[in-house]
Amino acid sequence: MVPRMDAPVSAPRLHPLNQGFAWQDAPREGLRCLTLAQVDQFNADGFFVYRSAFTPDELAAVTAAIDPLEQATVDYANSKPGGRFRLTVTESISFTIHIAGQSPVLAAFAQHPVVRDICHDLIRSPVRLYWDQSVYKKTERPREFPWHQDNGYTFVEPQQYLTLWIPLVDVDETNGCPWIAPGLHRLGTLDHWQAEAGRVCLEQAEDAVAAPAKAGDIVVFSSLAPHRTGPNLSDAVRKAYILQYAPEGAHVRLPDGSVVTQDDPQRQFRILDGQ
Ligand SMILES: O=C(O)CCC(=O)C(=O)O
Repeated sequence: MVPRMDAPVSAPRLHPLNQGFAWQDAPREGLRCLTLAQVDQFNADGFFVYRSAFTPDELAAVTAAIDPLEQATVDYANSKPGGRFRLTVTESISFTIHIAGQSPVLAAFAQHPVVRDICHDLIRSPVRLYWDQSVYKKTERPREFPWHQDNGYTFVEPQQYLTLWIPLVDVDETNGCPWIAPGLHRLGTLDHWQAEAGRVCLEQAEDAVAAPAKAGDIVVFSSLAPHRTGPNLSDAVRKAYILQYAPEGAHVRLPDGSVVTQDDPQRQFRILDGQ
C-alpha cells in the first residue's frame, strides 16, 4: 500500500483543470511503422509494446551515455539527508532528467528513425521532445513507484502526449516492469494526491496489465495511461530511459492560469516536422 500524505479518492476523479476532455483516437491510416492492431490497442488500452526497435549496440551506447550522468544524480542525492533529492532515493530509485540536452548520443537516440515513425503514427503534427529522464531502480531497498499518469505531474495541454518507456535491460514483474490500468486514459487527466514515493491517482487497479519487455523493445503509452512499476526484487539495477513527445505548441498551464510553451531548444528540440 502506498503511504498517503493527503486525502485519497476511492474512485478516479478528474484533475480540476481537466474540463471538456475528449480522447482523440490515433489515426488508422498513413502508418509508417505501426500495425493497425497496435494503433487499436493504443486507442483502447492506452498502451502497447513495440518489439525489437533498437540493436544491442545502440542500447549499449545509450547506457554508457546515461551511467555517468546517473552517477552524478546519485552523488548529489547522497550529499542530502537520507540520500534523497526530489524523487530520487539512492538505495531505491534514481531520476536523472533532461539528459538528451547534455549528450549528443542521447540527442541522436531521441530522434532515432523508429522513434520518429512511432511519433508520426501516433501524433502526426510537428513533434518535439517534451521531457526525458532515466529511471534506475536499485536493489538495496526495493520499492514500487505508484499509480500515476505522466500528465498528473505537470498539467500539459494538449493532455494527450506520448511516453516511450525504453528498457535498457530485460524487464518483467520481478524487477520493476511497467503495469498499466487499461482504458482510463480516455478520461483525460485524473486527480492525483501526493505520497512519499510520488504522485498517485489510483490506490489499485484490478484489471492492471503487466508490460514485460526485452531490452530493445519500447513500452509505448499515452501521457494519460495510469501506470506503476513494481519493486526491483532482482540482484541487478533495472535501467530505463523515458522519452516523452508532444505536438508542437504544447504548453504547461501554471496554477495562476499563465502558460509556458514547451520549446526550449536545448532539451525540447523538434524531432519531426509534420506530415
Ligand atoms: O520507471 C519507473 O520505475 C517509474 C517511472 C515512471 O513511471 C515515470 O517516470 O513516469
